[in-house]
Order: sequence, then structure tokens, then C-alpha cells
Amino acid sequence: MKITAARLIVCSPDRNFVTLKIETDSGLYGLGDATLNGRELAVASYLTEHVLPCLIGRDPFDTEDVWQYLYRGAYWRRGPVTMTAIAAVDVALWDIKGKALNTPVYNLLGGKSRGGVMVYTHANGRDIAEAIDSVQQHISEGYLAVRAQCGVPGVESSYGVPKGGKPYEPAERGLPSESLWSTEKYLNFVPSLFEQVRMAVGKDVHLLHDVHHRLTPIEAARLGKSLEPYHLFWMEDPCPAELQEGFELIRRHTTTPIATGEVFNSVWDAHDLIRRQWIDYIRMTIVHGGGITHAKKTADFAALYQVKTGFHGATDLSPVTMAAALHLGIAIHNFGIQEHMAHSALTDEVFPHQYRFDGGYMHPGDAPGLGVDIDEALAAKFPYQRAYLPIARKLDGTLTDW
Ligand code: KDG
Ligand code: MG
Repeated sequence: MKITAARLIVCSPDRNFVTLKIETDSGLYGLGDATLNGRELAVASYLTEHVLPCLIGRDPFDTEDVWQYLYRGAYWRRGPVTMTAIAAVDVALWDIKGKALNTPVYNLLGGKSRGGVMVYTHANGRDIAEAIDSVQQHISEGYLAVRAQCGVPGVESSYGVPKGGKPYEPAERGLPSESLWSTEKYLNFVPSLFEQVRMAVGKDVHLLHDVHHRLTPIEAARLGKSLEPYHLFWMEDPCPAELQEGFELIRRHTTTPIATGEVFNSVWDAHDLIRRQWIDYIRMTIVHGGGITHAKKTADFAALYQVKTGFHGATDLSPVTMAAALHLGIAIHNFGIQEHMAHSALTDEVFPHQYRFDGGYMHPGDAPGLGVDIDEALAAKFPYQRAYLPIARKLDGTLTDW
């Protein structure tokens, strides 16, 4: 089989997505997600100008060789733009491979290690009462694990809390908005949030929380310690992770499990975090971390150190990435949990898919390949619109991590 064509579909059904379609001389095609929130066209250009012309004539079964060709062969390597572009190609090739062999992708990755993929979803509220309602609502929908975020008194527009009654969506059209941040107010508030949520929902529900890179290691250590009585499933991205050894300090002080890595793009970003066992869950996602080929290797490396996966799954990762994550998640032994922030009904219509939610677990479905398609005619009705993630400043105006 040979690749005959490769092109991008850029659309915005409620939010921007960049999708790669690779066609072959057999008539089969595969889809890959190339969405990098707020920097979509950089990846589109990298693919169109530099990658797609090199794919024509290659055998889509050669996922390892194509991956090395795009990674080592470029000389310039790593970084979110490059690794998202490589991921799009890699995932599309796995999709073709599954279709050609008439089997779901999970069968090519080891088969099923479990009956379903446990997912967590997002609960949020402007105050604690609303946050508790939201957690309970998701429990009644069948979720076994829920991430709780809440407005912090005295802090305008806290991370993860929707504005104006709309579902929470991180990227906004127009230029980047600015939000204000106070570490002191946050650290004083969050333990009371989880004290009340835990009291309301009992011991069995898995509760998670995303700090979104906003603390220093010693502040994160204090937070982790103060949350210990409420037995969180994890404390996510407690601080920016460029300084991997910062996590050693957090670890020394708290038994609250730690997850990080949604902004990572290769195993080298997490190398020390994993081999020193400074984290419990690695969140690097398939779309930003070089595709199924590299995510599988990263998961296997993490397995040696009893680190599990907890792949990023926000709405800026398209249904193609969600499907890929479910195929990999059901296959690997050290799967931990999968994030599931549901896409809008319109996004789901543009990307018809086989995966489904049932009683707290998701299943990738048994269709050959990934089990996701794109309705190109519908996608064309929703053209790309520039959008950005917000930025954050401390109360004195200093730019800080959003
Ligand atoms: O594009 C950024 C979002 O994906 C991110 O803010 C969401 O932190 C996030 C999460 O855990 O889902
Ligand atoms: Mg996060």
C-alpha cells in the first residue's frame, strides 16, 4: 500500500480543530489530529510546507520508520509544533493500519487489558455550593471520578470556572484575555473546598484537582499536605514542570498523588520525573507527544517505575485524539485514568465516532482503525477563527503561569 495524498481540514465547530487526512492507493484513508490550542496554524503550516510532501509514496504500515524520519530526519527535533505534526501523521497511519487489517487499533497495541477505560470529567462552580452540585450531577450521570474546580473568593475568573453560563472552554476568540491570580487566597481556600466536597459525596468517588502550574514547589507541598485528609486521586500540574527536580521537594512533604505532563511533548520532558518516581501519573497526550508510537513507548517506560497514565483529554483535543487515547488506554497495562471533557454536540456531529461512555468507563468501539470519521461538508461550514488561551497576572500585575 502507498500514500497517495495528504491534506488538512481546518475547522471551528464551536472551537478550532486541525485534522490531517491521509489517503492511500487502496482507497483507505486515515485521520490524525493536529490541534495545538491557540497555535493551530503553526502546526498546519509545518505539516503543509514541510511534512506532507515527504509522505507521498511511503508505505502507511511503516509507522516506526515514518516516525523516525520525521523526528530524527528533521534534524530539529521536539517542541509542541513539531511533535503535534508528527502525532497527526502517526495517528493517521495507525488508523489506516487498523482499517487495512480489519481490526480496531487496540488489537495492534496488545489487545484489551481491561473491560473499559475509567474516565474523569470536570465539575466546576463559582462557589463551593455550585461546585458540589456540579460534582453530584456528574456522579448521577455515572462518572466514578470527577475533577473539582471552584471560584476562589477575591480572585476574578479562576481557572476552570465557566463565564456567563456557557460550558467551560479554555480558548476564547479575540486577543488573549487577562485573569488575576493570588496564590495566598487560593492556598487558603482549596482545603475547605475539598473538605466540603468530600463530606457531600462520601469516600468512594475519586476526586481530582488541577492546580494548572500556578505554585512553586514549596507552595505545592503545602497544598498537597493540606489535601491529604480528603484523599484526592491526584493533584495535577502543581507547578510548572520545566524544573523536574522541583517535584522532589513536593514529594518529600506529601502523600497526595501527583499528575503532570499535559504540556509535555516527548518522554525527555518526563524522564527524571518518571525514573525518580516524583510523579504518579504521566499526562502527556497523544496529539502533542508524537502520536501513538511515542505515547506507547512513554507508557512502557513509565510502567517500569510504577507510574501510570492519565492522558490529557480536554476539548481542544479532537475526537480523533480521544479515540486514539481510548485504544491505547484499553491496551496498556499501566493505564491509570483518562480525562474526558465532553465535546459540544456540534463537534461530535462533525466527527462521528464509535467510542461511548457507559457507567464511568469509556470504550473505543470495535470498528476497524480508530472508529472516527470527519464530515467534511459540515466542517466546511465552520471556518477557523483565531482564538487564544488567557494569560494570568498576579494582583500586582506580574505575569504568571495561567
Ligand atoms: O489548551 C489548554 C487546556 O487543554 C488546558 O487548560 C486544560 O488543564 C487542562 C486540563 O487538565 O484539561
Ligand atoms: Mg490540566
